[in-house]
Formats: sequence, structure tokens, C-alpha cells
Amino acid sequence: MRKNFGKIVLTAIMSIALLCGCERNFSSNSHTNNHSSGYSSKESQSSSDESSKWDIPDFFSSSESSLPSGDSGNSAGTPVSTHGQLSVNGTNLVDKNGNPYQLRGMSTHGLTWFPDFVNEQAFLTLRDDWNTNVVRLAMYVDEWNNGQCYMNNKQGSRDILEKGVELCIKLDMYAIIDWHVLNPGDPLKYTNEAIEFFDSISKKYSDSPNVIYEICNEPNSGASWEGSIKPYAEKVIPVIRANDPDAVIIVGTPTWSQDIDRALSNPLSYNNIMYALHFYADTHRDDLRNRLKSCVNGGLPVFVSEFGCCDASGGGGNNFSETEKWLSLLDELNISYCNWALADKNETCCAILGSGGANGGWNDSQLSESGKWIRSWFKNH
Ligand code: IDC
Repeated sequence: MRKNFGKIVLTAIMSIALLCGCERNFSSNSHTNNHSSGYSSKESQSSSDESSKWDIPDFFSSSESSLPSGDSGNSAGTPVSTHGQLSVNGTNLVDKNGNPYQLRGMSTHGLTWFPDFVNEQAFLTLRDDWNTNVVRLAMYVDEWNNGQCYMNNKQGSRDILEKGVELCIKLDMYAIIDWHVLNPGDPLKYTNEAIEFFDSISKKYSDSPNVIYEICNEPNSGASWEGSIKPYAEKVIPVIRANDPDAVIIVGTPTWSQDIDRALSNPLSYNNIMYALHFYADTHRDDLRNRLKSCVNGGLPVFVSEFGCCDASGGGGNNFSETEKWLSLLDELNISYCNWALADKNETCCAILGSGGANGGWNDSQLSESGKWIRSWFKNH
């Protein structure tokens, strides 16, 4: 009887989790397979021992958060009121006064999978305790037909994304609106949807210097610069520009945003464009750092809109010595970066432990190894 009762409770929890749109941790992590360049074999490892289970985000916990002190409204000295509209000058992101300026912060996980992390206390903690100035809002487009992604849940995705942008505006932080292409690997596949989305969102936020647009997270599966990404960008960028002429726009690059050299040899002809380079520190090392250095020397403005301290599957072990090499280089080159991810999923890359809750004020015992390390990095560098 007891056993059956337990089963019933478990089934009920699983059903609620499904209804709440919890995402499946795809153990195959198919996007990390078949990488042609820059990836080691580690990437095909599954992300964790838990990788085949359903992950149940901690929607129900009501952790008491000890919030950092700080004004939750726009206050002098906070990022956007101090630095204003950003733009790109040469390889540098610069602020309204033309001074080099670096954005550093966390990326959310899939917004509709971990919506509870989009709240004021969490973002305020990132601003005032973690010392960050940007939040990247990752809106998955069509992740292996997951019902909660944009293609299957446009309004729900928009709602949580806009909540994130509004919070950043309220807290005077920068916000990156990330059209999180991973599947399909070719951003051209949903060009019409991207145009419709970016037209409407850039109209809505045309007056907000807070907003940065990232039009395709990680093209992959053979989507080339010339054949797919550049033509896609040439359709989407003018739509954003028509509404928001001076916004900074980040463009993904081939092979999961690693082949920035393709962009250098055939750049886009618009102003205020940055090209995405992504790394996962236990997979991508000197080769990719050398590519970064040579592309920056060649004049390419680069934005590391996503990186992990672990391997490219989001799992495996953390490699903090490689992460430190990466972030020291990025700081030296004034390159902005966002860490994947603000979520409590049971995978190495997620910053918060299941017991940590979503409401900010996290202490070390509520953070994963990666979360502890990255918080300390942001606070001390
Ligand atoms: C991963 C998430 C994982 C989720 C998977 C879905 O961490 O929970 O199941 O996506 O496909 C990226 C991607 C990013 C990946 C991350 C780790 O931009 O979406 O998130 N990663 O695999 N590029 C390299 C690694």
C-alpha cells in the first residue's frame, strides 16, 4: 500500500513536471555529436549521470533569500544609466562616451524550461552580489520538438522573455535577446519567424539602450557562413535596424559559433555588429584561443555570448584552469562574456543547486562548483 502510494505520488509529480513544461535532458545531446572542427571527443559524452532522467526544476521551493543591499529601481551608478547606448568601435564594445566597455554576466537556461529564475531578486543578486551588468535571455527556437520552445509556444516564450527584458530595464542592466538556434542548425530554416519576432520585439524596445539582439545562437550541422548565416543575417538585421537603428547585434558563426574566421574573411556590411564565439573550457582550448587572437588582431569585433566551465555537452568535469585562461584573455581584450547557465538543472554547467531556489541571495552552499567559481570570478575580477 505504502509502496503504491509512493508510486502514485511520484507519477503525480512527474505529470506536474511535464505539464509545467520541464524539459527533457536529452541524453544523446545530439547537437554535440559529429562536430567537425574544434571539438574533442569529450563532447559526445552525456552530460551527467542524471542525463536520462526528467529533471524537475525546483518550482516549488520557497527559499528565504537574503538579498544584497541595493536599489531595485534605476539608480545612478548602475550599468545602463552610467554607460548608456553601447556601440562597436573597431574590435571594441564602447559605451555612450566612446570608452571601451565590457559586459559580463549570466545566461539564463531555456527561458520556458526554467521560468522561475526570471525574477527580480535573482537578477538583483546577479547585479549587486555577483557584480554583473548583463543577463542573456535564451529563447530556444525549436529544440527537438520540445513543446515549450518558441515554434510551439510563441506567446509563452515571448511572455517570459519580455518579463526578463523588463526586469533588466527596471534594474538598469543590459539584456541580450537570444534567438537560441541550436536545432535546427541552419538559421535560414526559420527566417520568416525570426523576421516576425525581431520586427515586433525591436519595435517594442526601440527606445531602450538596455537591449542587445543576438540573432542566431549557434548555427551548426553544416550551416555555412556564405550559404546560410550571412544571407540570414542580411534579412534579419535590416528589420531590426528599421526599428532600432543603433542597437548592437550579435551574429552567430558556423560550427556552434566557433568559426569566427569565416566572418572575418567575409564580414557583414552593417555598423554595430559583433560576432559570436562560444567556448566550453574543457573542450575548447589553445586552438580556439589562438583563432580568437588572430581574428581580433585582424579587426573582428567578438562577443562571447555563451561559455561553460565544463565540456561542450554541458556536463563532464569543470576545468577551471582553462576557464581562467579564457577569461583572463577576454578581460585583456575587452571582450564581453556570459556564462551558461542560470538554472538548477542537474548538469555541470548550471550554476545553482536544486536546493538553492530561484530567488537570488544565493550563498556558496546553494551554488554548484561552477556557480561558486563563476560568482567568485565576477566578484574579484
Ligand atoms: C544545453 C543544456 C541542456 C539541454 C540542451 C538542449 O545545457 O540542459 O538539454 O542544451 O539541447 C551549447 C548550447 C546550449 C547547450 C549547451 C550545453 O548553446 O543550448 O545547452 N551548449 O550543451 N553550445 C555548446 C554547449
